[in-house]
Amino acid sequence: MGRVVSQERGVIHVQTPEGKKPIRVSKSMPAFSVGDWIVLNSAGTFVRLLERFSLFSRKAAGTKVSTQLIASNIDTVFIVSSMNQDFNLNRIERYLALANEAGVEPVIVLTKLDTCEYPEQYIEQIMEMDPFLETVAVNSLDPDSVCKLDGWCIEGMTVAFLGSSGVGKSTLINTLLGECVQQTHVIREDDAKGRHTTTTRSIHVLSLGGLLLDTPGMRELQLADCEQGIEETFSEISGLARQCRFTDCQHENEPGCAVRAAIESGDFDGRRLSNYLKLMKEQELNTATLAERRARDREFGRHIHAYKKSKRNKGN
Ligand SMILES: Nc1nc2c(ncn2[C@@H]2O[C@H](COP(=O)(O)OP(=O)(O)OP(=O)(O)O)[C@@H](O)[C@H]2O)c(=O)[nH]1
Ligand SMILES: [Mg+2]
Ligand SMILES: [Zn+2]
Repeated sequence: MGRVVSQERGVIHVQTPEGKKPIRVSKSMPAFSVGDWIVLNSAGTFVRLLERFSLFSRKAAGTKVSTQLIASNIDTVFIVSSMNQDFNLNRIERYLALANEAGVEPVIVLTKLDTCEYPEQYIEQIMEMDPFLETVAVNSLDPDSVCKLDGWCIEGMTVAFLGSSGVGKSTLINTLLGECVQQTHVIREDDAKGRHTTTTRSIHVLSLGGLLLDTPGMRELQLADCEQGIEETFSEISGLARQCRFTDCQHENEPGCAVRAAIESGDFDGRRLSNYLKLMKEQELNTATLAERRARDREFGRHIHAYKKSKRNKGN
């Protein structure tokens, strides 16, 4: 048994009890992802891939690769957001949709507790959005504060991070690792925007024995083929939508719309509905664009094929 800890062109690196082994990937093998568990025989050759219990993937355009595997077998994803003017529920919901689509348990980590005057206001907003979400507020620079995340970082657990630039992912990771392996960047105070500084790709062992999966692909996740993840994130809307008069109700002006009725009676926030509709539209658009591009590429391939064939026939 071993776990894929990094990947490069044509080679995967597999961590086994006997050390790290490179394995050349051949056409007969399945597509691999960082985080995969694989069975090797005593000679160290690939036998089979174990079923993944969670998977982050990215839809990519092109004829050959339609899905790019980013990270697998992650138990928990920390959705990191700072408690300052950068805090944004819509963005958190977008990350939740990605986590739900991947089948990974999300935990909301609110950072910069040390510089925040009223952390309760942020925590309350999350609770109001979804009372069942695990939410933890920390000062990422302080190990005594970050230890609130210990339960998810023990041996046998694999964690990953999602969050926009400057929120403190690398800082948190450094604290959890107990050593400085990631470069953090000084944030520009004025607009709370940081810069992209994370370039490493691999699995790290946390000080408590858990594993941290940190690949650049996690940054590039987009909403495409993500309908289920969105439905799950906005389960109260999907639940109500089943009671709408029309099965294809857009919850705009249709008569007998249960979703609008609930908003009007103050049962839930109109912001939720507009973000739900926005994310749905975005994922549909992305999915369609990719499908179109793939079709175009296939069409182009057919032209090339026909051209080559005609050349060959002429040559005869
Ligand atoms: N005071 C305080 N500063 C923090 C905290 N978390 C992060 N910072 C600071 O915020 C800045 C950005 O943190 P990073 O850890 O580099 O952010 P990141 O999420 O890794 O950003 P990218 O790599 O660009 O995606 C750094 O200057 C950190 O020291 C916190 O909890 N409290
Ligand atoms: Mg970083
Ligand atoms: Zn409706």
